[in-house]
Parts: sequence; structure tokens; C-alpha cells
Amino acid sequence: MPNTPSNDTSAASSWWKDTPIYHIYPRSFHDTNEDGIGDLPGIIEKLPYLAELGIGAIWMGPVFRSPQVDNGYDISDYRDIDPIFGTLADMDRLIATAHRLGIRVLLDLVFNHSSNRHWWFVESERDPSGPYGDYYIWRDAQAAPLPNNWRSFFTGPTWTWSEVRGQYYLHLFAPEQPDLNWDNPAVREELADIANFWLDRGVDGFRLDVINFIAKVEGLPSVEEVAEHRDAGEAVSSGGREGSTEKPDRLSRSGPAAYIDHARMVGYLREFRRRLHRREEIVLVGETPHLSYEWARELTASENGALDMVLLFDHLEVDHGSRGRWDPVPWTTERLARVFREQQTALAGSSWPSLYMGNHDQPRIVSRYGDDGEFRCASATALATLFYLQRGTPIIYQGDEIGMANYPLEDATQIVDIESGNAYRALVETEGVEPAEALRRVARNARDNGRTPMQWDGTPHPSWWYPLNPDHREWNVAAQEQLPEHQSVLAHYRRLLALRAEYEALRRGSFQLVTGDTPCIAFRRRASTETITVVVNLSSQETAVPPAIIKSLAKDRTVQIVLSTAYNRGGHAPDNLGSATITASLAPWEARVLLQKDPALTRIA
Ligand code: TEU
Ligand code: CA
Repeated sequence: MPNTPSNDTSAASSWWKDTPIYHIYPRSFHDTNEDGIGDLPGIIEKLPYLAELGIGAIWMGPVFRSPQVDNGYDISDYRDIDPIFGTLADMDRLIATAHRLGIRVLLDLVFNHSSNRHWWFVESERDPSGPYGDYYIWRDAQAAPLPNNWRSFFTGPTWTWSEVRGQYYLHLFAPEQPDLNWDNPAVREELADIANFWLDRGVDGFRLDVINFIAKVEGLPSVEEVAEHRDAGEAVSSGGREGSTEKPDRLSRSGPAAYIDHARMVGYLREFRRRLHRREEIVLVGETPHLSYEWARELTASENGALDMVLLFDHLEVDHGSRGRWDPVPWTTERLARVFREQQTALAGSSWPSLYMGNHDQPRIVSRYGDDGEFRCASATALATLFYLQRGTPIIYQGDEIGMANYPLEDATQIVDIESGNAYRALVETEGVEPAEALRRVARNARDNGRTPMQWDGTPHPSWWYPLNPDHREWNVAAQEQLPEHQSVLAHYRRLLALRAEYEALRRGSFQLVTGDTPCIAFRRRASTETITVVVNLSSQETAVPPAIIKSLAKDRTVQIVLSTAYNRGGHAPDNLGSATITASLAPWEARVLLQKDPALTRIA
């Protein structure tokens, strides 16, 4: 078992606060049998690379048996590995190899819904009064066209008619992804058993897919009716705790958060955790789209015994227009800084933030918030410094560590992802948007951007399920290993993670936003005997160090620069960082990390 950080008193608890997690999208990570799809042996082969990067855990996207309608997020057997990825024996070997390298393993459990090809659903459809009849959410046809007016994440209604059963069933995503009925105790027991099946094989935790949607508002009222209930302050059915009134939620007026009964959801997740084997050793990370900060804190406060971390989305929505993801607008430093402050404030104390810039559902961060042209390396390293030195656990998405960028989508036929493709067709066919304009809107944030194959070297791999980004010939791991350290995104990530390992202030220190005025964001991390200030120029122009930073450092003679991304543009070379003047102007996309060892502060024993 990997050694736990020395400052942990209890042998295995909260290891996840001290070690970065690497998010693997298995389908696109490393293909060892030339079938064009990444596989488990490919992950095993790259574990040493991940160990050298400095990560302490991997989160693998779903590799369970699946018809692959939503690339594995539609599971038909939770206890077996899909043959396109490998076998159970491969998974056992992966877990053992990872543990030998000091890397823990998290799996991605999709428990809000299953595949419509899971035998539970087939039986539920066939035999409504059988043992699986109540495993899903079924409703009779009524006078109204559909049981309610909820909208799917993947465009269109959330109800599909089953000719076999003669009823509608609910699916917040694709019709091939029927929502499981968490109000059924048998379902909750079955899902805890599946988690224990994997925990007994040595898995160290789970990322739980859209886990905040598992408890729907009772009666499944329309969005407007839910808003009325909440306006009237009526207690929404509590489930977990008597008489609790649903706390006003940022999006409770409309959209997906209106479908959720949060109090019951928290109650179900506390029960889920109580049922887990090794529950003190593992980590539970919930993916929670549209979750308010209030409920994020409720879910992750350690005393509540539900989840350890949540994946919030607000920092990846500052470029969403009024119509959301498919209505991209310019983002601002002020909006991003405000979200950082809100998230860090909400999850201070006994909660713990996750820090992530992208994943398989998001565009590449260097194309989204950076400058993937002239300042691609500089902006990729600046953004990594900005996100990963905050309070919380860094979750690094495969390829971001070498500055991978969006795919050059020039034709709608290159959009393979179900959500992005549905959004494009809805814009053109339902809203009458010109195809070229629809492509412009969708291409920027299409999920395909984050799903292109990992770029290990410059050689062509024509068999890949999705084409490699053409820029892989220049932007790849092998090339980054050859570059001078200060011109390599990969080298910067290694240094960044090493810095976190070295300084307690970065691992466990407090967070305070210092400034968020365009073009800079600056924050301070404090622990017992050290203060670390991070200031980032989020623009392609040189800029002055914010006055608030200069003022706070002017009197201190102990301050030194411990990291700067400017050195990769002829500025401060790594070995003479100390000589760089603290208050010199910030180069385009420079992130500067300043350390103050305050001898006056005694180390807390
Ligand atoms: O994603 C949840 C989800 O809502 C995403 O679809 C994301 O919020 C959306 O793309 C924003 O527009 C999880 C998985 O990460 C995703 O890959 C699955 O498609 C989805 O759940 C259904 O399982
Ligand atoms: Ca393969």
C-alpha cells in the first residue's frame, strides 16, 4: 500500500488531501493492441510516467461493460470490464502495479443511471411486478404529452415511451441511460454492494457521476411547480432528515437543480458511505453539476460523513452566455477570481476543494482561458499554477500536462460526442441557426476537444477511434522530455507538484484572494511558518505587479521567488530565480510564486 504522508496521524485517512490525482480517459489514453482504443495494459505501461509526474492517485473513466452510447457512461454490467479495455485480470494487475508505485486507484461509478441494456432495465421493462420492476422511474401516459417538462442534458425531453412496458421512463441524459430509482432501498443496497466488490479488489475510492441527481423532487413536479414550492418555503420532502426545507439553490428556479431534493440526496449518500468496506481509507469524489455552494459544503463537511470532495463547475462556466455552454462569451478575470473566492470560502474548514481545469466533458483549458497560439507554453503553465496552488486537491486531466489544445473542428461531422452533436442539431434544426454559426458555437466547447488521443510522440496512429490533433507532431510527451526544462509544460507540472509536496502552506495552508483585477489574479496561502503568494498575469501583454502585492512585500527582506513561468521566455532561469527582482513587471502569462519564511512565527508543534 502506498506510504501515507508523514503528517497524517491516522494511518490512512485524508491521504487525498496531500496528493494530486491524475484523470485518465481510458478510451484515449494509450492503445497497446492497435485497435484504436486505449486499454488497461496501456495504462499499466504508463504508470511509471505518472509516478515521475508526481501524482499519488489515478481516476479512470468508466471501463465497465457498456454499449458505449455515451462512451462508457451507460453501464450494462458494473462488475465486469468491457473487452475493448481488457479483463478483470488486467484490472487486478493495474491495481497491484499502481500500488507498488505508490499510486492509488479510483474508479468512475455511474450510479445515477445505468444502460438500457443492463439486465435490471430489461427485466424492469418486461416484468413490472418482478424484482426489478421498481429499479427505474416509470410513469403512465396522461392527458399531458409527457409526465413533466424536464429537459435532458443531451437536449430534448427526459421521458421515453416503452412499448414493452406501456409506460414512460425517466432519463436525465440519453434514452439509453435510464435513471435508477434511488428511493428503492433494494437499488441503494445493490449499488453499495457493487462499490464493495471493487473495494474488496483493492480500489482506493470512486468518482461518482452526477451523484447530486440521485434524489428527484417527490412527485416529479414541473420546473415551475418546484419553484412555487420553494418560493412558498414549503419543506420539500426531506427523506434524510425530518422537516428540512430545501435550501434555496442557485438554479432552483429552473434547469437541472430544480429536479433535485438535496436533503434526501445527502441522506442517501451518508447511508451509502456507511455501507462501504474500508470507509476510512478511501476517497469519495462526487461530480455535482449545478450544485450550490451551500449544498457543496453540506455534502463534503467531514462531520457529515457523505462525500470527501465534489467537482463543482462554476469556474468552467464563466465563459457561458445566458443560454449556457453552447452560447460561449468572453470570460473575465474578475468573474474567475470571484468564483475562486466563493468556492474557497464555501469549502473552507472541514470541507475540501477539488482543483480541476478540464476533463473529458470540457474543452482544453489552454484554448479556453489561455493563448494556444504565441503563448501556448506560457499560458498553459500559468493556468496550471493558478489552479493547482490553491487550497484543495489538484486533479490533472490527461494531456493538460503537455499543453494539449482543442481539436481544429471544421466540420460538424467531426463532432462525435452525443451531447455536442445533439446540441449542434438542435441549434440548426430546432432554432434555425445557420450551420456555420451553430458550428462556431458548439466547436469551442464541444466535448470532443477533451477526448482526442493522448499525444505520447509525433508518430501517426491512424487506427485511433478519434483522430489525433494534427499538432501532436510538435506537442507530445517525447518532445517535452527533450525541451530545455524552462520551455517544457511537462517540466513545469513536475516542478509545480514538487513545490506542493515541499511546502505545507501549499498542501494544507489557508487561502486568501488578494486581487482579481484584470489582468491579474493573486492569492495567498498561509501555514505555520511560511506564507506563499501566487500572482498570475492572465494576459498576453506585460503588466505591473498589482499594488496590493508590492505593498505587502515591500518591507519583507526574506521574500524570494520560488517559481516563475517567466523563465521560459529568457527571463529568470530556474537556477537564478532568487536574483529576479520581486516586483519586476510580469511577463505575458507569467505566474510568479513568492515565499516568505517568517521566523517570527513559531512552528506549531
Ligand atoms: O457529466 C455530467 C454532465 O452534466 C456533463 O454532461 C456536463 O455537465 C455537461 O457536459 C455540461 O454541458 C457526467 C460525465 O462526466 C459525462 O461524460 C456523461 O456524459 C454524463 O455524466 C452522463 O453520465
Ligand atoms: Ca486497445
